[in-house]
Amino acid sequence: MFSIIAYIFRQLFSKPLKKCLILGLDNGGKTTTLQLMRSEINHNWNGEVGHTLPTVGLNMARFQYKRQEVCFWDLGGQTALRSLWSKYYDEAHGILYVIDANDPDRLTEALGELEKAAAQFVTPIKVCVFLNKCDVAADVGPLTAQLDAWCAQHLKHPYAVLYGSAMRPRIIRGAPTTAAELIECLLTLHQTNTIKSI
Ligand SMILES: Nc1nc2c(ncn2[C@@H]2O[C@H](COP(=O)(O)OP(=O)(O)O)[C@@H](O)[C@H]2O)c(=O)[nH]1
Ligand SMILES: [Mg+2]
Repeated sequence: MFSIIAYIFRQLFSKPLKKCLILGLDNGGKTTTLQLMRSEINHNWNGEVGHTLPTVGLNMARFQYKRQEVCFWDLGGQTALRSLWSKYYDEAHGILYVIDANDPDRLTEALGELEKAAAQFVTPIKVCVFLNKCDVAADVGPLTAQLDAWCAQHLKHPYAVLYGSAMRPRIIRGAPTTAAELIECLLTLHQTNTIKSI
């Protein structure tokens, strides 16, 4: 009986589910970022962050974050799979766009795909650009600034540029990085032009 009342109460007062996509080129660290979220938010998860296989199809994870249900879809980033991204835009609240800081040769390609995606958004989707693998990349300051300038010029959506490492989050400048900060960013982003390390 109590569980039925609790269920009805939850249905009446819970906030609507927010769906977020994790996009970016293959090998950037999308699945690892989802694993980081699983390990830090969903304490029942007992996998290991950083052990991934190329994503074909999608990985999905649902979290309760500050009384807000959030569902993440991690989509495949290989060239042949990118045309599938647009099928999810209509329902998406936000996009976590993962860029590999250690692969500058593919930066133009990564930004080109983000520009293509943003041109297809019909709703005011929030965009968090996450510069990942900062644990192994050389000085990421200029790259972060470059990304921010690019976003200011090309995105008409609320955006933030974040940098860090999904695999070794706490290594960046000793800051206590949490997946919660990534989620928080997607949920609270209203204004453009925020640069944060996570
Ligand atoms: N050094 C380092 N490697 C990472 C990081 N994030 C992901 N990787 C590695 O990069 C490779 C691709 O990661 P994956 O999450 O599968 O990329 P995806 O194709 O975008 O989903 C894997 O070998 C990961 O272990 C990171 O922050 N730092
Ligand atoms: Mg993947």
